[in-house]
Amino acid sequence: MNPKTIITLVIISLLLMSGCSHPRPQVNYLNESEEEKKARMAWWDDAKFGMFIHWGLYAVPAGEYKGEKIEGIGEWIMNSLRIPISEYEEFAPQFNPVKFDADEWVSIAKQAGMNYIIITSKHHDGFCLWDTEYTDWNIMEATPFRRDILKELADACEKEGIKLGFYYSIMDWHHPDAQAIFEPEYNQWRDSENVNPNFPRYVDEFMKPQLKELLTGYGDIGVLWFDGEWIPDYTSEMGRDIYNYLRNIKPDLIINNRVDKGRQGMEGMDAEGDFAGDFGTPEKQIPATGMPGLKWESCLTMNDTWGYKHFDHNWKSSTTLIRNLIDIASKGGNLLLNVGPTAEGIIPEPSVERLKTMGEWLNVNGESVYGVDPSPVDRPDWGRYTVRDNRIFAHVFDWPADGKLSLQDINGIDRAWVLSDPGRSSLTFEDNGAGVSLQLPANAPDTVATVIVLEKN
Ligand code: FHN
Repeated sequence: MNPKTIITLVIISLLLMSGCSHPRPQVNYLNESEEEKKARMAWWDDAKFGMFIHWGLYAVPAGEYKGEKIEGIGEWIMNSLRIPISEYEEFAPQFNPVKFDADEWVSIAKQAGMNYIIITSKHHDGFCLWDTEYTDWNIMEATPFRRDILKELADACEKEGIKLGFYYSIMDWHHPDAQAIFEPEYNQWRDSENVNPNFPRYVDEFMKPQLKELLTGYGDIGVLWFDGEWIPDYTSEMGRDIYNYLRNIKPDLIINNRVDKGRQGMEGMDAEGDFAGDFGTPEKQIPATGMPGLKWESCLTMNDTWGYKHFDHNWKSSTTLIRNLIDIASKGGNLLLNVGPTAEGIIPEPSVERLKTMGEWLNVNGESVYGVDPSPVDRPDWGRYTVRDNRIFAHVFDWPADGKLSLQDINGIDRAWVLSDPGRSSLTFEDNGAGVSLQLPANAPDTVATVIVLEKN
């Protein structure tokens, strides 16, 4: 071999070894087709019901600090009471949730009929529930607990076939390159003139590598759920870049719309425009109607707070929660229902009870919720509709006193029965072309929601 060939071969081998010869082309996922998006989001569309977990150091004060009880939500206590960072840091040595059992949490979600879990990896206080390399403000280094909560949850989810996703707050009251410079008036982000000049460094050298850790060290992560995107430091350009950055790491990842700046308040849907993000995020509310063509997930609390507050006993009933789930499914959305565990690692008993009741209802009636399409007609006064293949499901909330249920704009039905009836006894009905009149049993088999199956041949 002549020396020139040898030198060429050496250069080629070095390039191959360094991986420089084939840099992976970066895909622009913002140009994805509707079909591609549909396929990527199929599991999420079918899942319909997930568990939101807000857990962090704010569970230690649990809504009360130095004798003062906050009025607002528990996880905002640092901001609500203007707690200086050094004082807030004192909650970390007190955070030792020895009763935390990831298998138990996943089993509570599973028995409730939930198909996925989204947990706060880092909320606005910046505290990280995982073993991150990029700050000591984390569960391993700042607390006596020293267990990677996200890892344990990821393992438990994998065992049970539950999808896992991570909530990640862009706003960060602890990081010096983010909102910590406004301490203890973290709220100064409200003033759009007030930005941290180092915020771009926070995005590039902190957020991005942390997100990569979350996507590469915790198994098959289904969703990244951003929040705190409203701060003026964060731009749409940053959001679009992060969206692409994450999908280039994990192409099938699903990302909420709070990765960009399109969200319009708590209604949660994007303004007109070209924003990154796969689904809208109505917060503490359910849209009045379905929104054909748009994907969304309502996140709801069971009481009034997200993070644990020891004196918030304003629990919604399980009937309300089950009907919320049906209402959401009938409008084409998902429900992400929150629990706020205690500082010991316990999901509060009132939440567990409600989830159990929801699971019992879904065990019988799940076919009318999972994988369904939204209602084909306007919502009836007595309840809701969902659809799957050749079946329409009528969810009856208000049982008619005379047993006659009027189904307007529904026709072409060949059979009807109560979904919970294993014998499928046929119900009699009349179809006049403009609607169906259905004769129901005298008493509601389920006063929360009885599902009637209306089948077409
Ligand atoms: O400020 C947060 C709040 O603490 C909570 O995490 C909810 C959940 O959607 N989101 C925020 C406000 O939009």
